Amino acid sequence: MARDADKLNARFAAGDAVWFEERLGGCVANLRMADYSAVVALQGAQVLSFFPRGSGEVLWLSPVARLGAGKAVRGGIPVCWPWFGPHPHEASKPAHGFVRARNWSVAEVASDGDEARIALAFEDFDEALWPHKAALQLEVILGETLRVALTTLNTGVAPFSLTQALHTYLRVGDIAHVRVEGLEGSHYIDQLQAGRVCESSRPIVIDAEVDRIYQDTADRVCVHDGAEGRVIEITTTGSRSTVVWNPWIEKSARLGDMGEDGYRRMVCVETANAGRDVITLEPGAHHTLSLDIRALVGDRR
Ligand code: TA6
Repeated sequence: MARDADKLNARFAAGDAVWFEERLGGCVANLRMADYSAVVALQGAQVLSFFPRGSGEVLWLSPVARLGAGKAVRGGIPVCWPWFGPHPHEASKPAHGFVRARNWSVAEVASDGDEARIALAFEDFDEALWPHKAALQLEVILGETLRVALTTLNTGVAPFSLTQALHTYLRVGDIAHVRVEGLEGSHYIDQLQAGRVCESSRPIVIDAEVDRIYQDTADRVCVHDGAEGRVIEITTTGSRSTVVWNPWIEKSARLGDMGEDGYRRMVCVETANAGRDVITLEPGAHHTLSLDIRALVGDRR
């Protein structure tokens, strides 16, 4: 399938709704409807931006984001597949799987009066990294909400298991005025306490490093972004885990790509199947992990 911007525009561009360009050192798809827009990089099928109607940018992106560097861009919505976090048995394999740093192909582009849509296919499988047969597609639909859907199909003759995440980096006005609601009462694996299982009965506020894999979670999380006067709502399908992460000061310094005080302007709320929530697919079976994001303006709570 065609990859660079000119070929893609010749083959796929859909009027003013979807077009391709070279940006950040790689090829991106621009989706635009009326007064909302999104940007999707072909590398990693990674959503880099979502600008909804009536509110500011919803996704945080590293100030030093560069495509084509052979590693994942920090920010937007990285696709973690076919494992979340470190490889369960082989530490030499890349964290969060191998699809987020590799190029995907454009499978389909469409738009109608209300929505713009792009579907990307992953074909760069590597038996050495993952000895199974699968088809993988990521669909992005821009409308009143931003929908991202990751579908895995087992095209082999044996079952396989996977963990996965749409690793969403939300942009917030100030972490000191953020509250995450919807995970109260869910148990979580605390990655900062050697995987100890804990429970939180209250909304999450963030005043230190947080790295939690919530299990058996509901399908809706609301992030109160008080400084921006909005609530960012994430609703999900096919997800039994939600990861909440903020690196805070020391880890941000170690990461080196968070920018000055970047940790104050972001929180990851990740739509996942991780920890004990493992997906097993029989031959011919498929699974879709999806999220819908929208910004509800006017909330200053
Ligand atoms: O989702 C939380 C997490 O697993 C953290 O432990 C941290 O490693 C983060 O992902 C980012 O991982 P990355 O490999 O993109 O630096």
